[in-house]
Amino acid sequence: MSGAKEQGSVIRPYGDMTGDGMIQVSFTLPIPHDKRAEGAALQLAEKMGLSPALLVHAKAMGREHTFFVVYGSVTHLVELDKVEVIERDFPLLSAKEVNGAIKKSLRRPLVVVGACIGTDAHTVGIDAILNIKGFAGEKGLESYSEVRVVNLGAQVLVPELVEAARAEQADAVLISQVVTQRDAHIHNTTAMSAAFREAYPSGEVPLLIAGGPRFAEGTAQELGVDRIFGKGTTPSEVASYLVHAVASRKSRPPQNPKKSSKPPQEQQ
Ligand code: B12
Repeated sequence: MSGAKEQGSVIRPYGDMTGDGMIQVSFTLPIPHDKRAEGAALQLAEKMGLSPALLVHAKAMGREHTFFVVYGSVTHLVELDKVEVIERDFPLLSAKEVNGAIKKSLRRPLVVVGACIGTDAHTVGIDAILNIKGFAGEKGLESYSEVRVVNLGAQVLVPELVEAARAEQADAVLISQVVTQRDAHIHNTTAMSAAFREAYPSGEVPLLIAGGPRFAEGTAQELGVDRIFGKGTTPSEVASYLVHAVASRKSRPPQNPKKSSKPPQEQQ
């Protein structure tokens, strides 16, 4: 069953049959596992709009907490006409096209400085974008002849990042934030963008790009960055965006004669 088209613009979740509204959710409550805890989980599920709600799994997580999985039918409807998405607003280019466009617009390699900032040590995501090995069958930015990548790694403090961006004369600064506990990704990103705006003259701030699986689409402006990339991002999307953003900015004169068109030896 294809669902959406046949039922028009209003749909419900699919469980055993079209339109039955069945969903499954999991959560943890801060109480020991007993009958009362299971009742509490069902009460929460019903308040969330699951009716009837079925407790399919409950497991003690230490003495004080219980983990639950609840299955049930939701009464809510999804109105497809009201769904808002942000479509990619730049063309997806091949590596050859990216290199050609950088040569044409900058006449020197584009310099990218990347890091996981704050206490975040999840480097796999940004490495997937930057390192030659890449992601999802695509090579990372290090493989582009006209991109020079400086990957600072994990747990980089904002002042160190600003300093490195300055020293390398970065055209773009890419930061990764995977840990979202207590909105760390939001606080770190806004602190980073504020620091760059303070450290650079207006109009000369490098492109600021934040990535990670739990950034909300469309929040770039409020976080003070030029672009947000979420889960599943591939290196070619980032490379294509860089070309698009550099072309949209006023062209800057060639800056650093030491910029080589090859990535540094140790990064290969
Ligand atoms: C591997 C891993 C680790 C490894 C990290 C190793 C490393 N070198 O990266 C280790 C074991 C060190 C680790 C530690 C911790 N982890 Co951990 N970890 C994971 C895990 C299993 C996978 C993350 C991953 O590598 N994904 C694969 C990459 C390719 O995906 P990605 O990061 O989303 O990146 C893609 C996009 O998001 C995007 N992207 C990401 N960054 C950027 C940046 C830019 C510029 C761009 C353009 C795009 C981009 O592009 C990438 C490719 O598409 C996740 C759970 C999960 N399944 O996701 C938990 C998880 C991220 N970890 C978690 C936690 C809590 C921790 C610890 C706090 C645990 C602890 N109590 O010690 C510590 C924190 C350490 C620290 N200081 O940061 C939580 C985070 C919860 C939250 N919401 O904040 C998760 C979600 C697990 C969970 N469900 O609880 N972890």
